[in-house]
Amino acid sequence: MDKASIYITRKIPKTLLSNYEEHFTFRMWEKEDESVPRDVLLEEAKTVDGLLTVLSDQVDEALLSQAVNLKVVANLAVGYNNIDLSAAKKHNVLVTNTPDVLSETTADLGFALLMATARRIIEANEFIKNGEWKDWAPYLLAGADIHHKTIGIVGMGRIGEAIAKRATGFNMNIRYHNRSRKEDAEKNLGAVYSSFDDLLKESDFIVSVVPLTKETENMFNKDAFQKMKSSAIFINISRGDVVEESALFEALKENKIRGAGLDVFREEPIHSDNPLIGLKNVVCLPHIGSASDDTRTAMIRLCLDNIKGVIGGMGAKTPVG
Ligand code: 8YV
Repeated sequence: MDKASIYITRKIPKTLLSNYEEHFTFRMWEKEDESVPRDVLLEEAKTVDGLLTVLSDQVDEALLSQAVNLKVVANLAVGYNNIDLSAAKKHNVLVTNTPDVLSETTADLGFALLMATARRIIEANEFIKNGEWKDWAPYLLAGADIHHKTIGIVGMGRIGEAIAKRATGFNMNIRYHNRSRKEDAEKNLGAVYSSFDDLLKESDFIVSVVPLTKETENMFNKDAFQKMKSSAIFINISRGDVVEESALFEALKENKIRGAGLDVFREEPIHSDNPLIGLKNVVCLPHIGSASDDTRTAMIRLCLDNIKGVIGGMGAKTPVG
């Protein structure tokens, strides 16, 4: 019997494929400094049984309607806002994601970003490397305290809870806003449910961990930033599209909020003329929430297991929907 064919849209270590080569033939986009062009992806999708995709690959009706053999799209992310789920369903293509394996790593990064922004770690590092450290002054690079402050987590899913867990170690007061109440987090972590508005008004740190949906798109808009304390720090490790970047820029520039730590942007890779980059009170990262060696390997393995499960008829470990 012919082996099923899989197209992988980014370069991943070939050693991770060896366990699966008995069942599959793999083709891969190998250029690391360039995304797979849309026409190449469309062409590959026409013939393959499975795709391993990343967030910047649009899996839409145009692709799915021509992908006559396609059975599974394994997205290398917990989010899947790049995939048209109803079109996938219509074309009998199963979509999978990578939940759980990345929650702790992403929460680590969220907390690192919060701490780096609050304590001005990046500025301090540049200060030394630029040879600017000439003397000691009482308020030199003074930042905001983290311990005993209030953290407001917007989106209390697996990653949100992992952030809340870390916040307990800093004796923080934990507020959260979510579509549904999380009784375990309330009981075990002391997290207090808040309306979105109350959370914005009361939190010293507002951390966005929401998935991108029609409801969450632009939820951090001018009105939201106006409700925040002038000492608030906004952290986004979810999706750029939940933020109105021009409103965030204004809020930061006018010191209506104290700072922001951003791992995600509306346009990725970020445009060099995005004004957020130029602000001193912003720490920017290139969407590296889940980027640890171990977690990326676990995510890739989960994608491959999902592909194997679907094509082998055993079903996926982590189907979406
Ligand atoms: C992705 C992410 O891993 O999982 C998600 O939804 O945003 C990241 O962890 C990364 O963008 C690669 O697709």
